[in-house]
Amino acid sequence: VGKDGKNGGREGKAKRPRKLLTIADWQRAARQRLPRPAYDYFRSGADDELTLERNERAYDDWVIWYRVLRDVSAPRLATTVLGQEIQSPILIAPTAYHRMAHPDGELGTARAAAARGTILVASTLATTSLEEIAEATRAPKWFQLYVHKDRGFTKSLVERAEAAGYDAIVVTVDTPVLGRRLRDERGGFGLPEGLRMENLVAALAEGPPDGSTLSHYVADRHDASLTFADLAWLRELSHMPVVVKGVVRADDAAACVSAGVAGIIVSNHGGRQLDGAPATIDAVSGVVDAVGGRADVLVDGGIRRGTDVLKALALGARAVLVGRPVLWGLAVGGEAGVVAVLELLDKELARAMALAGCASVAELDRGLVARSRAR
Ligand code: FNR
Ligand code: LAC
Repeated sequence: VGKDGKNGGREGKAKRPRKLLTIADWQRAARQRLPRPAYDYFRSGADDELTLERNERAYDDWVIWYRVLRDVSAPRLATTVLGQEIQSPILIAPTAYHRMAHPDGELGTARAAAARGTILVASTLATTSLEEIAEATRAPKWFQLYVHKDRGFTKSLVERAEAAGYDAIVVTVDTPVLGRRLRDERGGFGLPEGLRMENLVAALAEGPPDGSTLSHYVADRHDASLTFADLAWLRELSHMPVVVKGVVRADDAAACVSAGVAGIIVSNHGGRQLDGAPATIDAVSGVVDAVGGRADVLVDGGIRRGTDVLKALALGARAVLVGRPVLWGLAVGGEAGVVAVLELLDKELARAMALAGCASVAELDRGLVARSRAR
């Protein structure tokens, strides 16, 4: 995809900003390309979208007390997460329905993650089967799991993921019920004809599931009785490390680590679940302190700039994940669009690190950031 965002071939030369220089540019371009119901589903938060907005705005409350006179001639973004080497600390968060954004779908997203040396977390609700996604690249990939009341089906998903070569299970725990997405409800959102939640087709035997049943699917199938005790059961299902996604409290993080999980993703589902939840960036340091190095802490939600990534890593996150920015890249340019978005964020992070006096992500420490003092 050229800087003008042109990827040729796609009908309809909708007008959009000539150059896609920021994630906000990519979002505007995606908005012009996507059918409105699809755009609304991707961008929506729950209820009044207070947390959706707070996730992004909270980064403005943190300032970077940059260092000078350090050799930053070649900033290095490479790091490890769960012991797996990555060239960038920016992972792709699990999001549903990639084929609704672009025909490349999850195969494009997976290939883009591999091309950028990072990790795709594939959603249970993908529009491509976990096996096909796994075949798309040899790069490390994680599988995001929703625990169903039907524990046998849940077990089969985990076993399929392990057999397909996934490198971790990410169990999402902030969705016992689905958050209320008003735009989707008003518009009667449903998965477009021809798209299905491919991992669930067998389980939802009564005809191909569509997005309009998303809240019904969650209500019917998600296990809202899940507790910390189930983490031991989950760990025994495979040899893959277990990461818990959707935690904001330090005490919950500590309980997860006591249950033997390998990672915690500080997340509020991008503001799509409990409206009124805290911004994730404000939850990171409490979770990091409670975990005390016994597991890797990652964070997602509202990350739109390289400086946001720098702040999250300085506060102790091992890596971050981005959700919507990847969807905007996918919508505008398929696999190439996702590569371009990830490259944009990597370049912004490298520039921010140089300007902050940090030659590697290991040098990003708490001393670099502080809450901005009220004027
Ligand atoms: C999500 N998210 C999500 N999380 C998850 O565990 N399983 C899922 O299937 C989905 N689906 C999904 C769809 C869409 C359209 C969005 C926007 C989000 C949440 C996602 O993993 C992540 O927590 C947030 O997207 C991070 O916030 P940002 O980067 O989108 O602001
Ligand atoms: C969502 C569910 C699918 O956020 O996780 O839409």
